[in-house]
Amino acid sequence: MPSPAPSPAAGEGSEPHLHHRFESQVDFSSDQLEAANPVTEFLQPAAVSVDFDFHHEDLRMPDGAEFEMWSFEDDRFERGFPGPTLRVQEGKIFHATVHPSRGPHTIHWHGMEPDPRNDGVGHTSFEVDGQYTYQMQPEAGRPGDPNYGSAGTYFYHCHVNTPLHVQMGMFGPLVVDPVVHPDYPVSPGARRAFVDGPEYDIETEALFAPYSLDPRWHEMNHADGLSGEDVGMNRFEPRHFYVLGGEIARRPTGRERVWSLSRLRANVVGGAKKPTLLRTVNANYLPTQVFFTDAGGAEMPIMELISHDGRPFRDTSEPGMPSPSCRDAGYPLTTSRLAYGAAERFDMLLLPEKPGRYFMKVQWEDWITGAVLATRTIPIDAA
Ligand SMILES: [Cu+2]
Repeated sequence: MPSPAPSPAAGEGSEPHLHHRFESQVDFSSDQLEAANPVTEFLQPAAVSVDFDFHHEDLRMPDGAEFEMWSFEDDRFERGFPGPTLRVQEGKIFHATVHPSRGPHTIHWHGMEPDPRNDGVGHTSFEVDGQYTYQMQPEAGRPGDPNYGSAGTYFYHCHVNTPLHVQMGMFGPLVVDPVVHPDYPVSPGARRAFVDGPEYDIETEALFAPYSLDPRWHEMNHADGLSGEDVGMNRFEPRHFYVLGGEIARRPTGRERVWSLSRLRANVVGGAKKPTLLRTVNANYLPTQVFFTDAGGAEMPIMELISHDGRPFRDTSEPGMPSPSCRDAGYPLTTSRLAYGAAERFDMLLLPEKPGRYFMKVQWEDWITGAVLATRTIPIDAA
């Protein structure tokens, strides 16, 4: 392995990393600061900028229980949970400036692929102990091409002592909207899920994030477990189970709000409105299943999966040929259930054929025995 180029001697006052030539990714990763507030390299004007603080707060959860939560805040979602909803567009430069307090934190943009300095993983770059501006430009999609594009649902989270800091609440949703391609125009009141993806109704677009909480973990400290001491983080024993989220356009702002889902609306197939898009982020450490049922509780395939982890489901069966979405290829992925795990994201259309009441049941399972630990049932009103 090549040895790193020599750094300027201490005291020279220059920023050693700016002029350091890295021979490999390993070289780069092994030669980063542990905690710092460097300047952002190659900073460009941004289309969207956010300014994040970190907060520590006792929050009242949807079941009335109170826990110390740590999360991100901006001037819209002060001291709330989860962190602010972020929305960016493909091809546009995005900045997020963070000001950690009470110890270093980072923001990792899970599923996005910025360069390592802007990816917020301390082991391959640095932990932020002052201020840093993360910069990225989500890649623009091309119709029928599985190799381009980043539109979809993501989440961001702190990557310092990750199991603890994420459990404490240091995460939030990130939505990347597609570029508008001339062959795929957009109707008023609608957006596309990806560049050549289906249109959906902006008003009823919703997001949900299953989350479970172990009260014992919420008594721990910033660096617990990092030095090899046994603090009991090998056991995650949740006692509280929440479905976070709601309609994205109507997320309540203001102080100390926990965003939690109590009902969903869905547009009926064939009506005047485009279908409802439901996004999910699994913010939970347990295997999770989601079932869609009719009013009587019988499973109903009213849901069509269109993307997973920010990648549309496409028909790539013909090498060298365009890859339409599975829906456009004639086999929509319509189902009544979804099984997924920590950090997974899916985008789905809700496609009830008749107006009326349906349900979405979220089920948490023990990761060894598979036993059902909890369920939460959310009504869906189709009109
Ligand atoms: Cu953190």
